[in-house]
Amino acid sequence: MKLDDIIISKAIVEEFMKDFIDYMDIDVAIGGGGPSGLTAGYYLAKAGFKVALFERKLSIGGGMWGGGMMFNKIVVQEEGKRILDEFGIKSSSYDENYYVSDSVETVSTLCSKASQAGLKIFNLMSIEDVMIPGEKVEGLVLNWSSVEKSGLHVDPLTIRSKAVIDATGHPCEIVKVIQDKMGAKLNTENGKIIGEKSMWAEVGESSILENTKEVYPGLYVAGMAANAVYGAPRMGPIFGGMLLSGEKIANLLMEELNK
Ligand code: 48F
Repeated sequence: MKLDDIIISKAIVEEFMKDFIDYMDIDVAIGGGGPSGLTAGYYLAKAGFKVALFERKLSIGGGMWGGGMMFNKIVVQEEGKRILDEFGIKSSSYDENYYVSDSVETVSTLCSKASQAGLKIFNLMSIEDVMIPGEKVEGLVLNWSSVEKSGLHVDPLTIRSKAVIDATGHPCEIVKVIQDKMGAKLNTENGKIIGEKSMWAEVGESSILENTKEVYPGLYVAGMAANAVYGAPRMGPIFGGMLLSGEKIANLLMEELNK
């Protein structure tokens, strides 16, 4: 069969545009494709919600690919192993309460299972702002990462969502926008981003679920962004908390959106 280069190009552009327009008005918009965002997206999509994830980089997976210091293994504690099992990710037991998985298998499986469950992933897009037409966050303002990186003066586009999850990791970029541009009072002890503390895996992991919640009307935090906003320590290459945080925010939003 003769292949037509123009049909190939048309197929890509038309099918992408269909998806992009289809996802301009959704239930949940997730910012950031690390472990917490992917897990949240998986559970929400599986429950039938219309949910899209926007990732700045070419690759999905955030800080997980490189394991710890480029040794591509991750550690998950007993509580998080349930989620590895749900995704069918292999893990081997190491000492009591510690499980080790291959980081490449983990990222690719999270991504694959979340996509198959119905999560729509848009990569190469950066969230540069939020839409707040009143007192509540009601969507995301997006631009191509290449526009952001090259500093071109090009206006963004906007999508609407009933809820936004900031899963942008350590820099908690979406919450930062609300704080810096709107002077918003956040649902934290001092109304501001408290800031991530230095490494302490035990406290970091145990506080992350408490910190996974609504931080401003319509805006929820998950993963490392939750600990950064609420002033809890980082935890390095142990990932159970990230998976559990993604699951928790998904459950919380299912309740909220079903009300
Ligand atoms: O950093 P990241 O993996 O976030 P996470 O899900 O997991 C944290 C762990 O990887 C690790 C850790 C575990 O103990 O501490 O760091 O909380 O993934 C965040 C993703 O968000 C993207 C970023 O490229 C990364 O892939 N991201 C950040 N800001 C934006 C963004 C933005 N403004 N727009 C789009 N994507």
